[in-house]
Amino acid sequence: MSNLESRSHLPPTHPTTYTKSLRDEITPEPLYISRRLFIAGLGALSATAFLSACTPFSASNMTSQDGDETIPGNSDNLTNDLTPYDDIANYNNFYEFTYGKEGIAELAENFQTSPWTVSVGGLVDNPGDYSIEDLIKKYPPEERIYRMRCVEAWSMVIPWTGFPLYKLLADVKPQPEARFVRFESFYDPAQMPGDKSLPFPYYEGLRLDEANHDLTILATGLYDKPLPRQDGAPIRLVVPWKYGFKSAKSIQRITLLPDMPSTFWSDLSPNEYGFYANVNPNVDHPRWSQSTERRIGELKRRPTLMFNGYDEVASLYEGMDLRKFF
Ligand SMILES: Nc1nc2c(c(=O)[nH]1)N[C@H]1C(S)=C(S)[C@@H](COP(=O)(O)O)O[C@H]1N2
Ligand SMILES: [Mo]
Repeated sequence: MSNLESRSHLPPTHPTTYTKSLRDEITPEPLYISRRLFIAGLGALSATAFLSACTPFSASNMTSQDGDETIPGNSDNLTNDLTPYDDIANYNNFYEFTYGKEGIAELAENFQTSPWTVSVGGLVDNPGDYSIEDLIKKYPPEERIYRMRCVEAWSMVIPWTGFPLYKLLADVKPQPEARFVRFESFYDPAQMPGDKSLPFPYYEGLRLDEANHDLTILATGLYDKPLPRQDGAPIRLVVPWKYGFKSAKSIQRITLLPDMPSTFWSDLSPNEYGFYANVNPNVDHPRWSQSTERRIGELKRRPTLMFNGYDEVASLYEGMDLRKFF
């Protein structure tokens, strides 16, 4: 079994998975050679050099470096340095465009992200439609540097600009019965060439108190630039203590609800993805361990931290069995 398949969000029953794993039985020659060169040249290469050496190859090659083996090297001093802009903007998950992780920038080049309206409604006293310009004016962008941990066991450190979601929620005035928030991404098959059999638009959810936590933001930029399309322009959710798939991109609708909504991934593969999806090194994905991760740009795997290191959220889950409430 290839590492690509063991690390894909897609459930093993998904038809695309079979196609891919068949293809991956054969390691493409250029990759094989580049790996040998790479391992031989380790001492001389910085982690960044390694990553850029990798970019000409396909996403599957990239991911297959994510194996559990710790590659011996000189990058023992794991840091929390910012992930370079080019890596954040060229290694993505955005299934509306493709299953691959690279080249999404090109596929999304003509994705129309302006004008854009976010509709906030459901159990609120003050529903509203907000343009991106309204939101940026009302809620001045703050910089938030967060770790991002994908459920596939890779991670980044991203300097977002955005605003805490609680500010917007306070303005729409949730009613007392509102206990959950549902997020819906934009979807237009004419602009998004990904697999049309997936149940788009992408949808996610948070408990209202999670949504109101100061760490939860709506991001409109990174590295002080407008959000690249492939990262979820013009506005996306960022919930840094949860696996990356909770952070829905290109959000168009926010709805306050009385009951827990289902989510894109928990509907596709309920045994693998839960509603809470808090980063937890002690709860393995059914197909791989979650105890370590590979920071994009580094070689050595690092331990994954409970709540991705954001311990301040622990009180939100007091009394809950975090193994059960995945
Ligand atoms: N609409 C939408 N949002 C999405 C996804 C997606 O496929 N579609 N992928 C999720 C996953 S699995 C991850 S890890 C992050 C990746 O964000 P990035 O590409 O900006 O790093 O976006 C999340 N949000
Ligand atoms: Mo992910």
